[in-house]
Amino acid sequence: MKPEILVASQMPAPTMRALEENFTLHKLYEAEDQAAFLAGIKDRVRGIATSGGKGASAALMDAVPKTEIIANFGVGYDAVDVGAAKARNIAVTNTPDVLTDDVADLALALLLDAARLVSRADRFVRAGQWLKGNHPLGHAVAGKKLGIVGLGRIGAAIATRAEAFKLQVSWYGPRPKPDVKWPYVADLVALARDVDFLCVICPLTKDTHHLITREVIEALGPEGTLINVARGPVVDEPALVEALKAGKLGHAALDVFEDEPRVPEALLAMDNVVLLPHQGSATIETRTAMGQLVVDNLVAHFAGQPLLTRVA
Ligand code: 8YV
Repeated sequence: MKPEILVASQMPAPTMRALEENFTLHKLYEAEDQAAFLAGIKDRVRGIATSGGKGASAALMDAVPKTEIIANFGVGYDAVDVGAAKARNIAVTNTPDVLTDDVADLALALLLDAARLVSRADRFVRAGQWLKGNHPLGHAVAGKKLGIVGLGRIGAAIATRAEAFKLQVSWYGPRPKPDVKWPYVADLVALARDVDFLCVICPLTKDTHHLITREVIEALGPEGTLINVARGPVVDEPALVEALKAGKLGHAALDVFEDEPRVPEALLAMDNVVLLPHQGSATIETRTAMGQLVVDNLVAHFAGQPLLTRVA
């Protein structure tokens, strides 16, 4: 008998195939009446596969109370109520490492786009404007300063890449770390004031919610660029929009938003912002590897083996 799993959101095709081979699946995302669907499988579900977008609330855990494990498709597990899982003795896993390079690449792509106006220039060519004149100039990247908010695995991968582009790197986090070669700045506002680019790549927690305040944004200033490849709510989005409108911030390059997939209307009309639909890990290779890690954690759990990437 295969263990029964609730699949809260659709996963890549190879992941779905591997899940199907190992488990009996109940696809919540296909259910029209989710409450009735959950009631029907209440006592059979022993695991949940979910994603960064859908997560797992305490209510979902209570709807399928025999759950032993929640496997999150994504390194960020802010949408899983880990406290509720712990209280119910449910293990939680995520997908670290396999997406580090792709997210770091995308952070640099956003930085380069904001500085060199890649997306904007693309729109310019498509609109036939090149026939009427030249595109405005961008800014050089080499020799500029990059501040990184959160120097975990992905933050360090961003720093390494940034150095290859001749950027001077410093960083902010809750505490300095031994063996990190890039200078630590304990004051986030001071870091923002000092750098040209500020890249946010910390987890979303109660401590980092709106960590990027109006004050930080204004310290970055009219020549500064804010890059966010972490989670939307780490940035005070209304303050960001206001600062951009008022010319108090130069550029923003955003992969994530406070209320995804809704993007503030005001940003859509601005030429000094780059907007992506949460693409950090969005490659075939990485999404496949993330999915495999979801499957491997679930398989390990039901085989009574140690979990590969347990959180908390
Ligand atoms: C995913 C992510 O897009 O890993 C994360 O934390 O944000 C992304 O890799 C997301 O989890 C998929 O829902």
